[in-house]
Amino acid sequence: MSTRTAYRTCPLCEAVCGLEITLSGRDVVRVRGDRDDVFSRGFICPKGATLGDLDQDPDRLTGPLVRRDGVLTPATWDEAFAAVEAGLGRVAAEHGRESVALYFGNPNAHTLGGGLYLGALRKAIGTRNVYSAASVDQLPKHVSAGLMFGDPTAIPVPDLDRTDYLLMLGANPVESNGSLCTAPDFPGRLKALRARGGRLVVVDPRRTRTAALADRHLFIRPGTDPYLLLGIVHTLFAENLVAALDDRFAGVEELRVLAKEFTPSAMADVCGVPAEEIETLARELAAAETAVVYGRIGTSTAEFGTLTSWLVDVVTTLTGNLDRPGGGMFGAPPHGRTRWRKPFRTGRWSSRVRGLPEVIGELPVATLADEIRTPGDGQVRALVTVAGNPVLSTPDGPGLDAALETLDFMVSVDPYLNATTRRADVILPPPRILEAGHYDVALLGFAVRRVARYSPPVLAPLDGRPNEAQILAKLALIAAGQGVDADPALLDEGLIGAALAHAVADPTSPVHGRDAGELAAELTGADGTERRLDLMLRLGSYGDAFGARPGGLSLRRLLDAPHGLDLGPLEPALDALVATASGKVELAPAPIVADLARLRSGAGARRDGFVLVGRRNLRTNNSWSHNVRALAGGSNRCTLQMNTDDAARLGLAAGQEVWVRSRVGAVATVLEPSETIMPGVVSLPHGFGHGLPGTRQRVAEQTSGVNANTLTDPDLLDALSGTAVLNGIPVEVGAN
Ligand SMILES: Nc1nc2c(c(=O)[nH]1)N[C@H]1C(S)=C(S)[C@@H](COP(=O)(O)OP(=O)(O)OC[C@H]3O[C@@H](n4cnc5c(=O)[nH]c(N)nc54)[C@H](O)[C@@H]3O)O[C@H]1N2
Ligand SMILES: Nc1nc2c(c(=O)[nH]1)N[C@H]1C(S)=C(S)[C@@H](COP(=O)(O)OP(=O)(O)OC[C@H]3O[C@@H](n4cnc5c(=O)[nH]c(N)nc54)[C@H](O)[C@@H]3O)O[C@H]1N2
Ligand code: SF4
Ligand SMILES: [Mo]
Repeated sequence: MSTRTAYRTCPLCEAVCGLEITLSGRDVVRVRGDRDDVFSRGFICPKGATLGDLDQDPDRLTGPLVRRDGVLTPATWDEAFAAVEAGLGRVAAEHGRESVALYFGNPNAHTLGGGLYLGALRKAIGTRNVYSAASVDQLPKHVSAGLMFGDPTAIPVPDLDRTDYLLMLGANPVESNGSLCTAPDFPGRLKALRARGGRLVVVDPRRTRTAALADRHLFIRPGTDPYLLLGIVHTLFAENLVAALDDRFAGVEELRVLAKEFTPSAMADVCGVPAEEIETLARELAAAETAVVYGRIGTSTAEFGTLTSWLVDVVTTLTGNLDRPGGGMFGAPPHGRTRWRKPFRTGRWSSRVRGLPEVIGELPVATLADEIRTPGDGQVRALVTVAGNPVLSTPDGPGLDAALETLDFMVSVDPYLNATTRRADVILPPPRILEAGHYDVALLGFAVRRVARYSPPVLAPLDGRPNEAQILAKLALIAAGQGVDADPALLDEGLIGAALAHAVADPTSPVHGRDAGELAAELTGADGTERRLDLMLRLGSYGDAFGARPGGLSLRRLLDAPHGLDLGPLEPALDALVATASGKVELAPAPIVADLARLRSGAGARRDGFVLVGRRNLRTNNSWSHNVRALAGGSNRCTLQMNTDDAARLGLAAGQEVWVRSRVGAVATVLEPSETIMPGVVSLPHGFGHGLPGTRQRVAEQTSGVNANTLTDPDLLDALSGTAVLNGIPVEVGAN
């Protein structure tokens, strides 16, 4: 059979590589990096190269499942949507809307459905019980950005391609390919940084593959990054290295006073980085032509996640590197950035059981099980999960698993029958990856260049099954009481109409005063989702504004550019973006300054025994890539890494079975002594622990490995953001 080639963005990680996919009929026969892609220029990793295996995995569900007499049974789409209407309707009628909870998982950041329909779903369900993977990930960064810049989405991105000095903490982009910094071929960009004479310093309790690329690697005790960064801030002030900051910045004097007590020698004691190193880092950051600090998951899902996220941007700012080329810059999504209008604050409501504050409209997923288990008014009785696997990805996963079993109703939008979805009453699987269009609504705003790229569906869906966007639209319509027969396009047209009505009435809009109906008629696209995307692109900062800016972006222009459009490097954007009450960048926001008390009180608490951290492997993607045979094995194993000297001291040998115990649970796993991990620290990857009864992932089931979140503790949270502490868990280790 003849073959054809399609170009498409990889939906698996934040690097958004352009792929060249060769198909024979509906079969993927080869995937390569697209050499003509304007952003990734041919880069690809093993996950992208096996996208065909994932897409055609025989364990992917091809139609809905509905629980009948206790058993998940194949059903038609009509039957499945009717079961959702009945199930959600019953719970909401009996217990109120608050009794329905939502959990949105990570792949929502990589699908058009997740990008464009979760808002409507949430609104239609009308509950405050909203949870997501953000509270086991980047939520601290949203809080620090909200408090500093007034906009929780205004997260500075390291300008990788132009910086002279990069201080990286708690990230391993050679394996993860980067996060909150969308940069295909992150490893190549780091090599280029060094090749042009720049410097890379990596701070990590493990000597990672990224550390191996660096000029220097520094071990740090898990959870103590804010001490290191405060030592740097102290030195910057003490040695007069702080850059001249204009009146767009508030709080510099307050920082100077605050930092006094955090001397490098006191900080070295806590974090394990020598005082001279802390001082050297401060001097180097200040002396570099341009410099930037970048912190990721190891600093975020930690005891002081928000404080660390704040300090990362404080050091970038104090050294004069915020919002300038080579420093920390703000992304510029081609579909435009929605200006944050309300003054940012957290705690607009609180969780019922533990009283944990709301953050950007959600509650900490670490308390979802409490909300399900604890009787009373507002108890969660039903759950909707979209692209999430919280049983493997959130603290005390087994506890959550048991709680899910007690729900009155659960519906999951997910292609797999896995640890979480096996508890559902209805599973609605999205079709094959290649059957939906792709545009990175969430990620292009964190890209290191201004790029735009849309991939239309490569394959038509079989037998009229809905794509993910249509599934989510349908759920929203059902929750809004429109019934199972409502056409998903209704939702799109309603949203388009509302957005256009707003735009034509807005004096600052380039379409002010025009006729909304006429503009709607001009939109192109094969379906409502594409029409909405066209609208966003045309009204975005680079859009054609429906003819007002000829040559500007539109869906059609992106369709004509399958390798993407490069709009150039990032440009300063701070002035248009700051949305604090004062109109200035707040370098010492009150809630953060108050949390320093918690940090001071922790300073003496030196822990004996081991602390647990996580790790990622290039050939994994959280919990759901283990069903691809080509990616299993090799270094991709669920072992407990422990420093070689620690292992010798305990008389433990490589390959030996050991137990690991925390306050919450225990697992048995295999020991991997290693010189690359700091003494006193052990590491276990997350995402393993497949093969629970009732799941269907036949390859993953055969991989040995345990659920690392058996050990993580739902009571340990970063106070300001409610984010779970997944790195720095006290554990004991021993042999049977
Ligand atoms: N101990 C520990 N735990 C961690 C972490 C850690 O470092 N250590 N990391 C945390 C982080 S950063 C994250 S982001 C979370 C992730 O937490 P989750 O998002 O809850 O988990 P994932 O493993 O990403 O599971 C994704 C789910 O989406 C499904 N899926 C895949 N593609 C699609 C799609 O296109 N549509 C739909 N509807 N479903 C899809 C998969 O089958 C799977 O069920 O895990 C967190 N958990
Ligand atoms: N191959 C692959 N790529 C992925 C994923 C995947 O599962 N596999 N997941 C994706 C997701 S959801 C995300 S959020 C990103 C995450 O992307 P990264 O943040 O780059 O994630 P990791 O590779 O887990 O790197 C975190 C590092 O933090 C270190 N660390 C642990 N505790 C501490 C600490 O207290 N301080 C410091 N300084 N370091 C610490 C760990 O040793 C580890 O090397 O990756 C994404 N990309
Ligand atoms: S690095 Fe990420 S985006 Fe690129 S091919 Fe690999 S998984 Fe896909
Ligand atoms: Mo993540």
